[in-house]
Amino acid sequence: VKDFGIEKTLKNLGIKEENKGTSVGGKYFASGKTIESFSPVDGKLIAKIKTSGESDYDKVIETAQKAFQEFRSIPAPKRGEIVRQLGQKLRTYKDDLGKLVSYEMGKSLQEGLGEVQEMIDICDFAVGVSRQLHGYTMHSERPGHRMYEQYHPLGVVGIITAFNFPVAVWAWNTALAWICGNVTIWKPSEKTPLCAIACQNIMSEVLKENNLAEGISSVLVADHEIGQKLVDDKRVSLVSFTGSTRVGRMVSSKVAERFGKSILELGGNNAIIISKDADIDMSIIGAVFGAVGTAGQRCTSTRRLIIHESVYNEVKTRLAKAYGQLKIGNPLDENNHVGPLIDVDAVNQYEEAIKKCKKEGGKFVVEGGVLSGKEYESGCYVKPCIAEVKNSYEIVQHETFAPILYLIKYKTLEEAIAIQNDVPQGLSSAIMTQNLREAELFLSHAGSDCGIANVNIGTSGAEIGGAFGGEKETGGGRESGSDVWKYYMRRQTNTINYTAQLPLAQGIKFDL
Ligand code: UN1
Repeated sequence: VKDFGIEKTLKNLGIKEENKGTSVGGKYFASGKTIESFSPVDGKLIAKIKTSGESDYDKVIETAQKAFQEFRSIPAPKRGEIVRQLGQKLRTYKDDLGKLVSYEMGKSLQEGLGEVQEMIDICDFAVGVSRQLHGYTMHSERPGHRMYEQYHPLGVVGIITAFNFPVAVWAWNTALAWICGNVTIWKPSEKTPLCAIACQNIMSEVLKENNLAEGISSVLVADHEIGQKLVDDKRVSLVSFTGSTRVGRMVSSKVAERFGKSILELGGNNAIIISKDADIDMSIIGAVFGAVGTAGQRCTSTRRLIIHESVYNEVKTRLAKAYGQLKIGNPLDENNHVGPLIDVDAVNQYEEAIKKCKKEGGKFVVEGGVLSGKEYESGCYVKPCIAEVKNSYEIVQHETFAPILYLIKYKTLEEAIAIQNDVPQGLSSAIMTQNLREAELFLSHAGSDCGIANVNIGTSGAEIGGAFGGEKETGGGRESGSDVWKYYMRRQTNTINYTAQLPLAQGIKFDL
């Protein structure tokens, strides 16, 4: 069996046989239990990790708070310089980190490298933004007065991420949080702790090289109880949470209860409308990549195809043919298109969803199934499948993190848009059409209700420059580009009187 140089990669990234999971800068806190990280690629134990316990938690927060006192007074462009250096380091480590993502999480090497590229891109973006934390100036209604608004850092930002983008989502959040003057505490998924440790090792190098406080960047490898503490902790000003709608609902209400801020990036149920005027060749590639990329475990994965009746059969036949050509296997082998699911639990949920779909009346055009035998020993490899369904099926309304693609037929574009919107989630959406009227209607107020709406590209693979996130049960948060930095700062309105009079606003008279 080829090992694809994984041993060397682990060494380069500072991953040992037994690791300490919680690190503040380069200082370790690890009084908790030991967890193990297994690769879904070959089922092998990659390494053990000593996690953080209750007693470590306060020390991590306190170190972060202390670092904040120092970090907030460094000018924003200089904080941008730190992020620039992180981007440079990520360029150096790109091959290794991409490979580790692929091996620990199971996505294809190409997608693992793409994820690291996304980290580099957000660093570059954040460097620019570090000189553009602009506020407005306004004209006061009072003579000799000036008004303006400015943005200040929040403090400690907690980042809770999912297994499916084990490095990029941290970078989206941290790069912006840091240029804004915050310090960050990252609680990664327990399914991909080594990716987090590798990132922290890289960031610790940057902090050391710049003689900066350790607590600017912390990673907290710990169980969900410690995650819960982070959510409930008043000392954590903002919690950025990526994960399921079920957990997101709890995070949202807990943080709101203490008047903290949250950014929620929850489930999607993304559809591509394939119109009668679509370029079918492009539509097939977009749909297949959207549905099977990352083995259907992106929150932007294409789950539904809403296809015009006049091209329905053609699309169905061509999809089945394309699925027949998919190579499923070790994601580090660049000949394969589809890697494993994250773990056996995910495989069970995939099988459960197929069962439910059949029970509700779904007709499978391409059958699914769990793969076994040589190359598939981990038990995490499944066949991407396609079913003809009704949008109203309970299972179709639900996000299953697996490569199951649902086909739905439509007659009019209004009907297609209604179907596309008729799910609880609102993350990403797309239309394939060469007809300007259709494209514009889809993008209009009467069109897609999602945070992301695309024309002639698929639902996944967003660039970092746009605000990323969605509506309804997706949680309403935005991460990454555009003016998202504002979420990481507190806004202050300042009014300055430079006269010897004290006129009151609204012309109110008050004499003593
Ligand atoms: C996610 O699945 O949590 O748009 C993020 C995309 C990627 C990010 C996905 N840039 O598919």
